[in-house]
Amino acid sequence: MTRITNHLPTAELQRLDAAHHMHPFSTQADLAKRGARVITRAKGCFLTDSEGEEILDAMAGLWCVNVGYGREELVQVAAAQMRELPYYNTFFMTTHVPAIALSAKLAELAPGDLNHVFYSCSGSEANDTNIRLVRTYWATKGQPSKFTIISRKNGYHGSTMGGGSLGGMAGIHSQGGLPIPGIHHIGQPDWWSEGGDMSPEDFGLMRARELEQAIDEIGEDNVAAFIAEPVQGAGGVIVAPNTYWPEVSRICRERNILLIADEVICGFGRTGNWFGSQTLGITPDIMTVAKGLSSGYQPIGGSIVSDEIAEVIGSIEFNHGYTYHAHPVAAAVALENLRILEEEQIVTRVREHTAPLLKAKWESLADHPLVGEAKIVGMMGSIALTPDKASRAAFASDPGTVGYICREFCFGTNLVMRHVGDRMIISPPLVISDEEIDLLIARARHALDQTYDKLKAEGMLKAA
Ligand code: PXG
Repeated sequence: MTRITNHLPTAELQRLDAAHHMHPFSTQADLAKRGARVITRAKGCFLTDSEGEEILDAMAGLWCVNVGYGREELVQVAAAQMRELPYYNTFFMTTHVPAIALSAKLAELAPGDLNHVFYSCSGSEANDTNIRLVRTYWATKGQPSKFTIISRKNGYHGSTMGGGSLGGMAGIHSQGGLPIPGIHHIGQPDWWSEGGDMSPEDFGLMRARELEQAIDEIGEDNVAAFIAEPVQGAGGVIVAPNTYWPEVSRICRERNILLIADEVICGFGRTGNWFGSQTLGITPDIMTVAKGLSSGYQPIGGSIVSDEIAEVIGSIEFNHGYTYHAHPVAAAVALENLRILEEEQIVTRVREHTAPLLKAKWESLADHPLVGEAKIVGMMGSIALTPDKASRAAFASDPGTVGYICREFCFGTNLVMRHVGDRMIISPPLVISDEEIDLLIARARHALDQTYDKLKAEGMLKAA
């Protein structure tokens, strides 16, 4: 084990961290007792911690490091851009070259007539922008009553006031006065947990038609947009039955509702195409992007909108914008990241080689006694843990208890695999090698075995 020496001892780092750094989505008191794992460097698909342990990062950070860690070209571009123009804005009739080049490139890559980009520093901010964009769009067209945005329970769209409100996470809504007015949540297309005796196809149709029912209840003249992730990521990699998206698309089209595809996770190759919308056959009016846009090397996000929306919004002054909109360093890094994805044919390789290989190996985990379904789209996969495969039963323990146990075993085996409730999820860098996929599966299986043994020993293999 190599000990990294250019920092304070781990215990001291952990003490200072717990004393002064407030962690996101964490119980700080628990963290202080245990000490956070200190990540010191990363290369390819591996992280190194302050004790010199090498950890396979099967989550690509937080679903974002699509080209892998340690890409020198991105470092060089950032340094060069900082020397040339470290900051300027595009408010008040100015612009700069990285903003222009990145916008033109995104217009080229985005499907259909999505040719215009409004920037942000994150997915949450981009979705906040979307709320204002779609409401302002309808108001400018003389239909200000088209205000309500429909989204889904267990969807994730960020954790700002707007993004957290669009999302359908009960834990987020329970703090700080969310959701804001004018957001309506419908059911998610999670057949495994909620489909009961229905076939996946019938269940998919039923959940899509909840959108139509909601539009009827609220009134077509009062609904601005529907927002959804092509594949729900943070909700547990929930892949809708194949009847779902065609029906949702029909409803949005026929009922004059804008469709926002939140591509923050699905974008930039994650599903085997540039955008998840292409994989799922969705034609959105707006796409939210972030994460893989820069492979996480710089904070940057945006809303990519259609010609029609850009034209309507372009006819008024849109009173909205962030200091770091199209930040030149972030934009330059994003552009270089897109060049890497394109020139190294990473998206094509995912579609034709890596994703099919990962799918075969991931689905082989379904023979494990703890695993119900194994689902995967491109490079995002989940397995549902269950005490009884046939009935798709949940565990008798509180939801998430078993997932947490499995996550802890993963941690111990130097694999970053997340849990969402009692589902285990992966989203590795798109550049993961065949050998690294084997390692991922071997470590995942080992963690599942350890989880099974523990549940058995403690009498926890019981259905709810
Ligand atoms: N939309 C989607 C679909 C996301 O997945 C956001 C918006 C918000 O992006 P920002 O950049 O504001 O975080 C996200 C973010 C997790 C996890 O644990 C997922 C996200 C963020 C943090 C943690 O799965 N997704």
